[in-house]
Amino acid sequence: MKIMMLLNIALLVTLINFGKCKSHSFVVNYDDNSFSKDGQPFRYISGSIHYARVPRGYWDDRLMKMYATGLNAIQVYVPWNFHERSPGRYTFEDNADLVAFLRKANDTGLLVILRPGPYICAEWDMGGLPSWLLKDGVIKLRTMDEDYIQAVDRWMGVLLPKIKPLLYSNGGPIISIQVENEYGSYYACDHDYIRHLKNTFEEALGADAVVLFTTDGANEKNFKCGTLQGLYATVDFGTVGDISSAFKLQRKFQPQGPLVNSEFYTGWLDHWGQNHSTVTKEKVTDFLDKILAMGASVNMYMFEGGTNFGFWNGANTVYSPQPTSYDYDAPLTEAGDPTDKLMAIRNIIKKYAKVPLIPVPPATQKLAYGQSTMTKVGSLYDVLDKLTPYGPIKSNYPITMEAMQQSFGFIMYRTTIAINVTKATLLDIPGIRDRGYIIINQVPVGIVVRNKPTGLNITASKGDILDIVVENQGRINFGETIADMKGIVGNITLGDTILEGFQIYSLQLDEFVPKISQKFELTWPSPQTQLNVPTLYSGTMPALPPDITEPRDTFLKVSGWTKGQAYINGFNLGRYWPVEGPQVTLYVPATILKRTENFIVLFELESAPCSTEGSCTIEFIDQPILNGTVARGHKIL
Ligand code: NDJ
Repeated sequence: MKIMMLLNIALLVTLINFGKCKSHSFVVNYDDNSFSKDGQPFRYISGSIHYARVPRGYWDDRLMKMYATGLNAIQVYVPWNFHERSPGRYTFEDNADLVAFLRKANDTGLLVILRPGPYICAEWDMGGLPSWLLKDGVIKLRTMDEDYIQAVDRWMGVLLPKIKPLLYSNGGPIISIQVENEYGSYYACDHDYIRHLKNTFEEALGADAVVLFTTDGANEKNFKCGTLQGLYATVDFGTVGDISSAFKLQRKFQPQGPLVNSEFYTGWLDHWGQNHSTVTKEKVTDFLDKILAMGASVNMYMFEGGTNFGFWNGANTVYSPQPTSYDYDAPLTEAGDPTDKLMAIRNIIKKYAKVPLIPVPPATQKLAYGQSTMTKVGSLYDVLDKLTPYGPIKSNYPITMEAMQQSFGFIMYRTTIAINVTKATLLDIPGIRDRGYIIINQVPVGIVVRNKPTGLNITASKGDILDIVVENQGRINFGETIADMKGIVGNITLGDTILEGFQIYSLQLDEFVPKISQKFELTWPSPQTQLNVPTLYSGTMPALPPDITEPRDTFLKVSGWTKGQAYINGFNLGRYWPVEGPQVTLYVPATILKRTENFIVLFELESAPCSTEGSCTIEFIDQPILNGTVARGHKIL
């Protein structure tokens, strides 16, 4: 009897151990060139979605649409600067609630490929690195630079413990984690840095607790710098070039294990002033079919692009900021609407994997709320004290936005002209970062733009007040110049004179807008010239029609306006620049709207259609315009 009991216990222990070593395991199977999940061969069909670019109220909606398409995983960037807004101060609430997002993915039946960087590129401000790293100027980002690594270690010390319980091996959805991002494309090529990150991840998460991998663009140099022994090397490529040669390159650096395209581009990024990028569904499905036929795992970048709300967009070089919309011509639109491209992708996936029997949820309902009349809140000068509650900083020479411990938005540099300038003399600001409005005695005289002529011929009298309002249009997120300081870097000259004696105003727009009260009067006519002092306008959205009880997504059309920042109910919707294009409308998610009154504020930098009564209007329509006419038209990239 006793022996039987002992045998049963031994059998039970064996079963449990067997079950344990096979349940919740996700590894690379080097023998059969596949992933292995719980002991079974596994291939992921994944799509990229960024929680920071989708309103939290819509996370479930987008994830369910991705699941219904037949994806079994999502790929998620963690933008460091979205969480550590200032050194040592973290936010993980609301739209920054990473853990909630990952749990929702798990609940939806989606695994997670996590990409915590610390650098992520992503057409996101400074590629996700926090701008306060630039406070003291010189720092060698994405290397073993002491200051950089100290900040990285502190951040990873906060982030990785949050991630550990969500690893697949611990019962969560995270099956793999990317170390850095396309590091091979970066000039520094500092293998010690990648090794440091690998060790940091392993120490915090447990050695072999998760598949750690790298991703690099399909060329030899990238792989030489971007890969490291002990990190699974993967490749990224879109619908150009040759799939086999890309995977052959991966094979060269990763002789065994699954073929993986970590970023299969389903569309492409935009820049202000360039035509909207699109990729046909035929190209996407043709390439996807071939990738899946080769047994490769694939992540579609982007599957849901979403929006660069606020000031979060990045830029490329030659300096070209990206617009507010991150639609990316992705299978799910910026507003989360399924497209023909999504349905075509779903049909391809069906050839290789089970697709859930549920239908893809439909587009959310949109509403054309109609026109709103705006009234003037006040010019920059009317509200300057409210925009700079702490007052200006005195500095003999201009200092950067980062040195002012400001990350985003607008900053004003003021000085008094010390000499009479009777004939047109060049005011030059070679370090303008990025767009500067030149104002003398509260009268705008012109605009200087980074990489364009950064000078302007002016006349002035001794004692005149020279103001330069500078917009930070987004930090470069790719290449060697991501240490992209803003405001004015260096000095300003007027003829041969270096200007001195500045007062520098850090304009707290995000903080002030919610405090603007509802009603301000506007006297008519309100003369508008080609270029006006930056001015705040406010209005209220038209009410819901009687037959509609809940707010709906809508699109703010600002035709007739020029360039500025839009807010609804204090939420920073992003930048508008319809005269530059291609984006003409801003996505307004229903999640920020109320059933009752919705309060709009525009910070118009240049010129508003508000010279006569009834002309000062904006409009809410029920579809986006992302491919409007563009000012320049040429492709920079
Ligand atoms: O990893 C990068 C990803 O975050 C790779 N990409 C993507 C473009 O959408 C995105 O930035 C590239 N970025 S190739 C560099 C663009 C240079 C024009």
